[in-house]
Amino acid sequence: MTTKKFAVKKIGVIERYQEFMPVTERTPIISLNEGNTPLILAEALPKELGLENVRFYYKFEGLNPTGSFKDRGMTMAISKAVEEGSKAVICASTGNTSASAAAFASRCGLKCFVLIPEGKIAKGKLIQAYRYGAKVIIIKGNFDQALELVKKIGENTPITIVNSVNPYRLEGQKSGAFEVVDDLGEAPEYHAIPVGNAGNITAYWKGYKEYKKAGKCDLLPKMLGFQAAGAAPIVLGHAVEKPETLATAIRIGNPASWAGALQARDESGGLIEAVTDEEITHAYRFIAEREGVFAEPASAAAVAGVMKLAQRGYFQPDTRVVMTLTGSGLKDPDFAMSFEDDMHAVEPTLEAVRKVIGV
Ligand code: AN7
Repeated sequence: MTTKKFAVKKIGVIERYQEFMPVTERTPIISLNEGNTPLILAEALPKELGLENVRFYYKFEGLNPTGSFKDRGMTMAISKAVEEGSKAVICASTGNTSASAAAFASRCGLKCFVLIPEGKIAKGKLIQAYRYGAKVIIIKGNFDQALELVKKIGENTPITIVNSVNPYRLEGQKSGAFEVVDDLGEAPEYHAIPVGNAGNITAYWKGYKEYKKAGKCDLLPKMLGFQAAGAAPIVLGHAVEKPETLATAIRIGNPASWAGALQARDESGGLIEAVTDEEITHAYRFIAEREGVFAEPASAAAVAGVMKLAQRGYFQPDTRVVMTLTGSGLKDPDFAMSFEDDMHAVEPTLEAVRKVIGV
């Protein structure tokens, strides 16, 4: 019996896209088989928008190992931290970064510290940080304040920062763009994405450009970024001191990759706009109730933005629009259940059940 028969196929984003990643043979690859997420063709959306000559796709990042796109960057950041001999990592987070950092740190025995804003992180994400064994530090403040503290700790201690100010994060995250091109056989004409700390829009744009340079695609998409209206510093052109939105993942008032987002927008001929919490909620319910795709509220900001642009005739016919759905709907059970007021139990009788069904 040979061991080869049992060899596990390596499908994490570092192995898959090695030639585009800052790794050498000496880099220990810490992976949870992240990436390779589905690009799901929208069926209800083009009908709803009356745009049946445009193909819309959901890049569903909720199917990553910790339920968000953060795993793509975290495999890279944690692998480099281990390569460089680090013993501990730290991040500020609106939730998903902390869940991902905690998981990858647990996989390789690194200590992990996460700073999160009190009361403003979805329950699923908080549970993950604790269960993967991170030291959770709850801050009486918001994400921006937590990130400032993390940067200071990173400057003065040997603890490695794994927020997207760590450039390896974006290197890993650009793999999302590679996968879209691999699936479509070309870059889409438009790529819509929610914007919080602005790392992901920066990373996708970098990925598309690198792939084009390597001859993997001929087109580059227009990058369409969407912030929540109450947390829209890039749209307003100034930092927001007290950001507010029900999409807690993107409740960020002073994004670290601000310059990268502007570059993505301007080089691609795209735009960065705001969507209201009402628009986010509508899109969130639409994709779950009409498409069977359950993503978290921040992810729905991309869909809300696309709906808005479509209504003003923005999309050219015979084009493709990809929306990154950044995280799983299961992350935020409280928001998910906030629409249900009729949850009373009925008697376990045929009569009672028939009455509810109406048969
Ligand atoms: C689901 O976890 O910033 O613009 O600390 O979790 O790259 O920041 C999360 C961000 C979109 C915004 N969708 O991405 C964090 C954090 C979801 C997210 C974003 C986040 P960036």
